[in-house]
Amino acid sequence: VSNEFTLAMIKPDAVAAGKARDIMHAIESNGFYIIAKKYIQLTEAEAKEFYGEHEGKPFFPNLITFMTSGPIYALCMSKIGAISAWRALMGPTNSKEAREIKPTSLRALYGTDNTKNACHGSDSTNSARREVLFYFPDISFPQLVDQGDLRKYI
Ligand code: YYY
Ligand code: MG
Repeated sequence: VSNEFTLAMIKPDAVAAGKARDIMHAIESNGFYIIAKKYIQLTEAEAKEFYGEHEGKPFFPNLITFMTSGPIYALCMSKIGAISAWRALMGPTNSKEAREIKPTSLRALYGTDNTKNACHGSDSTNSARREVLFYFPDISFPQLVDQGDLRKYI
């Protein structure tokens, strides 16, 4: 496994609850480097674009309403194996299920249900590339990665 980039969001529920700092602390304690950070409230059009793969699913309208309900943090993070490591730290999508099967995960600790689940993580190198560039179109990583990784993931 090589150095990877992934895109995390701290979602409106966790920001509104004052948990963003705790989540960023957990991120850094677990060996991720936060290499770009943006505090932003998504428009409806932006949320629909970001979550385009889910358009048409029954939960899509609720997801868009939730994700535009308040400010979020978008974080570009790097670590060896960052994509799967971050999804493991977040835990299962449904926070109720997370509390059952992975009670130490961030969604277990800070989420509420299957929609209000505190955080997001890219699910593949392709989605990581797309999602990092969605928030950080001008990003570059001068000293953190070798050129091979840079071309592969960004
Ligand atoms: O990647 P992950 O966030 O764990 O789950 P996805 O299946 O990609 O769904 C994206 C997002 O949509 C999820 O974080 C909450 C919301 N959602 C929902 O509101 N209801 C569902 N039944 C499934 C997902
Ligand atoms: Mg997903």
